Amino acid sequence: MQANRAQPPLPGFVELPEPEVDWHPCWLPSDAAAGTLERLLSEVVWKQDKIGTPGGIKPLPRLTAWQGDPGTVYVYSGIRNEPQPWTSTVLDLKRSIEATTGATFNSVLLNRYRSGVDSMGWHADREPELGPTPVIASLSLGVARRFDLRHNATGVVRSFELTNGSLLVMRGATQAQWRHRVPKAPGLIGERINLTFRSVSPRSSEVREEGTSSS
Ligand SMILES: O=C(O)CCC(=O)C(=O)O
Repeated sequence: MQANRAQPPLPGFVELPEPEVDWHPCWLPSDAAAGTLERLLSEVVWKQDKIGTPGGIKPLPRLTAWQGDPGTVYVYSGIRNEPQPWTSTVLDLKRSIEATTGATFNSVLLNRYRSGVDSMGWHADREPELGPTPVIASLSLGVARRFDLRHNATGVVRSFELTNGSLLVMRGATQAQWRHRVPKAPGLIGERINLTFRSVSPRSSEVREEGTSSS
């Protein structure tokens, strides 16, 4: 009997890069995710930051909050975030996501997209104290939005529909080799909250290269 042999690649075949991600489309059941969204809307202290752009100082197209252990200061696009204490809902989510991922987190960035007008531009989370291969766990609640990952060297784009209750875990060289964004979704109505759990060194700052046009 002949052994099964892998076929050699066809001439001209180029293997496309893939990001190192774990994808849990139904990490939270939809009714639990909806309840969690409602709690976060009232429990979290949301702020409207401003950012310098070539056209002047403009509000970020989303609301944000930063929670974490004492000392986990986070700076991006000139915005300094002092950690707010963990709220009970966010702390419960952190513990459950740690159990799912096997990673530990000391902070979380919350982004609140009030409608399809809100967005996040291309950037990578490349904070040096995270090390070269950080684990970043991204939980989405509410209206589904598209999330694009673009490979730096090839321009290959991989897109995910980040649905209510889904968990996307970015690992390995994903931050070093890829950028990501949440593009505007014209006409889309409804709120979405995204939480990205991270581990940052106390008093470190994050280097983020977010495009100013769609940030
Ligand atoms: O809202 C999202 O899904 C993306 C959030 C994000 O890119 C970030 O927090 O760095």
